[in-house]
Amino acid sequence: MKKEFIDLGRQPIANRFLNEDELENEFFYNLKMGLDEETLLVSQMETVEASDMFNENYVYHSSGTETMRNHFDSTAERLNLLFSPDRVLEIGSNDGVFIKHFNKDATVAVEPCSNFAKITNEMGYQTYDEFWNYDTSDKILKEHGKQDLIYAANCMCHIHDIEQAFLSVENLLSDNGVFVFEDPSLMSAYLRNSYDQFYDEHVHLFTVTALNNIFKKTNLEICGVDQINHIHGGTNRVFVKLKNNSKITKDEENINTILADEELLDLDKMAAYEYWAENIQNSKMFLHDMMSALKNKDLKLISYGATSKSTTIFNYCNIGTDLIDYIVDTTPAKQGKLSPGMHIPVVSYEKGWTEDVRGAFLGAWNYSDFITEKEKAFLDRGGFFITHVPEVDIITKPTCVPCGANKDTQE
Ligand code: DWN
Repeated sequence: MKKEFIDLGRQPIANRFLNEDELENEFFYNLKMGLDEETLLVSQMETVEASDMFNENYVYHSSGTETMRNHFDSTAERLNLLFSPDRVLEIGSNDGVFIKHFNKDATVAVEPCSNFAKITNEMGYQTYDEFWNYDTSDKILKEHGKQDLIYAANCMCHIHDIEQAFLSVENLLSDNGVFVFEDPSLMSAYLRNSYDQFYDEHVHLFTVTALNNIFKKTNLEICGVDQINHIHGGTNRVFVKLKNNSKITKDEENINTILADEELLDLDKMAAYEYWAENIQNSKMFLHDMMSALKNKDLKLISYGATSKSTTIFNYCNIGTDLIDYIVDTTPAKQGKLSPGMHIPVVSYEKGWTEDVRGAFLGAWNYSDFITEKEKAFLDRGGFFITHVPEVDIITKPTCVPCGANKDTQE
């Protein structure tokens, strides 16, 4: 049975940026998260139809930032080195930023957003414009045979029936093959209080504990996990093999260390999630109060990055155009539109990043190192960033005593 621990209120589709004439019929649902007492999986209590989120109008480009382009370049290189796969399948291939590193004749992709499936088909990679399920897996099996590397980034946590999604992988994985998937880590979200990882697309947020329990219902098993702190605010890259595949060694120590960390934090108990819910409610209050206080000083506040995550924050914390003038974002498909639910205008970086901006909420807080480095001039002229991760705070120009300045007194 699934037990609710947090209600994040009425929420829109996180990536559906709107034109004025679409506001009236905007779709909303109730975003509530719960813990399954049997598998210990954290999932939504009420879900949105997959086709309402992932369709020909999907706007998020995996290749949209330098950080993610570099991440997929290095991931492809590492997986090629480790496994030298003959046949490769990517589930949720988006704009092809990962599969472009593999041989076109030996690689296929699955992508339900047809605008992106069209791009990768045109690049020469056969792309099935479909959702990932057993029928799709069977079709690929008949047309291309078993696959040696099956890869999915930020996709498995989007799939409602996760057990069926894993069984569909099992159906298609070659005897010595490996399934590698990356998704936001629940442990990282818990430690950073980044509750904005909860939105419609993230039907589940995985602990390794929960994944382990779900894989017990299949012939698959986890053989290793990379914890990647700098990607999407904390990502787990999970390596999975068939149980009887003896070619790939299971890294028991690595897996047991993560399981022990999750147990130490009580992520297998409802009490930890109830404690998290209190932190979330406090964070909401602090953020709204702080932004109101700053706005009362007549400062121009904007938001940096029109992210899915900021859709949760703005709608849950009731932050609208009374507090934020607009959002700057580099994605052309989001520009000129209004943000989901709160209807804050999204403008290009060139148009919106002007000298009169005093404060910028870090909607894209997962790139905060990159952004604060890039926007040194903004900080130098007295600008500041507002963040809620790991706690509500403002980020100003770093001040430090130059090395050696206190030399005399130290000696
Ligand atoms: O799973 C998903 C993850 C991986 O990506 C999807 N469900 C949707 C998406 O989530 P997100 O929208 O929260 O992802 P990002 O990568 O945090 O989005 C960053 C946004 O900020 C992009 O729209 C680009 C923009 N941006 C910008 O305008 N200037 C980003 C940077 C770094 C910048 O300098």
